[in-house]
Amino acid sequence: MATKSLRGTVVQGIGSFYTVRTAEGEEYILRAQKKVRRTRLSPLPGDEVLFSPPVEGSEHGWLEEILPRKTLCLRPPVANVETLIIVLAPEPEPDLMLADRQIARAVAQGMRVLIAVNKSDLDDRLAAGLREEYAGAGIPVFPVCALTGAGLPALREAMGGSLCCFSGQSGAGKSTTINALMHTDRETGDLSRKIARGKNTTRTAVLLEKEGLRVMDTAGFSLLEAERNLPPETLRERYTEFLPYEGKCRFNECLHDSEPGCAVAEAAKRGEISPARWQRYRMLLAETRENWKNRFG
Ligand SMILES: Nc1nc2c(ncn2[C@@H]2O[C@H](COP(=O)(O)OP(=O)(O)OP(=O)(O)O)[C@@H](O)[C@H]2O)c(=O)[nH]1
Ligand SMILES: [Mg+2]
Ligand SMILES: [Zn+2]
Repeated sequence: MATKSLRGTVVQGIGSFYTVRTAEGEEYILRAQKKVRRTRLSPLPGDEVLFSPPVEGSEHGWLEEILPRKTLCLRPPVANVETLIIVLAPEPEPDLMLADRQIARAVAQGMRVLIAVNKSDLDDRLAAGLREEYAGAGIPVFPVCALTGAGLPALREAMGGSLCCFSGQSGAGKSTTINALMHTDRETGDLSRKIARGKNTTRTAVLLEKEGLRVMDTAGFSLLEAERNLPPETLRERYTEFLPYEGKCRFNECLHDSEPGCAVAEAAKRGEISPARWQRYRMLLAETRENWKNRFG
């Protein structure tokens, strides 16, 4: 006898087992049916799925179908994120190139991006500098301290009920901040003393739903390559601060790199656009061009 399909959200995947939670808060352990495995689309945390619950005596039910995704993150691999929260801190040393790579991908997916600058107890100026740097991109910057709770109410307010993903370098304090916001008990880890880097404490992404918040805690990372198969002229559309200058460069097809008469370059030199953001854009553009050139190779 066929059981009726239920609908739920993937909370976590471990090996070939998925934990799925229904709107009522019931959790089920599932494996993906063959027809799902054949699509080579792995279920990801955040995925909305149809499934049949375990029948008497079996250890797991079956995940039958992944419903269409609204957004997709490849790094960290999660689905349907609405708000990407990039967590930075005075230590480990913030990697803004990495942040900009994430932002470009998130903008392309139509996600909202927030920056949380954690560990404000160690340095309270970092957030102010970043706020200036990202104002043009329309990205709000929230100084927070996961240890004292400072700044958390404002961040929580901005998160609202949207599906948020905490992302960024290992050791920045993603899990600690989530624990402080949601009263969860995610494992946290020290920085390694010699090189002040995180120890990759969180290994797999988990969707937490508590106290009106929907949050993914994810594994920290330090490498994110430029997208493959991205036409280089697409990249500039992902820099919101460039948009007021589109059409004002001498050349129509200007990529805002080193072309003469580039309105974006001039705006960056005048400080109307963050010069650092523009320089990092040029680095990402160079990588994107290289990938594009080698796309058949
Ligand atoms: N001084 C200070 N330390 C903090 C703060 N928040 C977190 N930490 C410390 O930073 C270290 C890393 O915190 P985690 O929450 O494990 O970092 P993470 O971003 O989840 O790291 P991964 O799971 O490895 O990606 C821990 O030793 C925390 O105690 C803070 O606001 N101030
Ligand atoms: Mg963590
Ligand atoms: Zn230009």
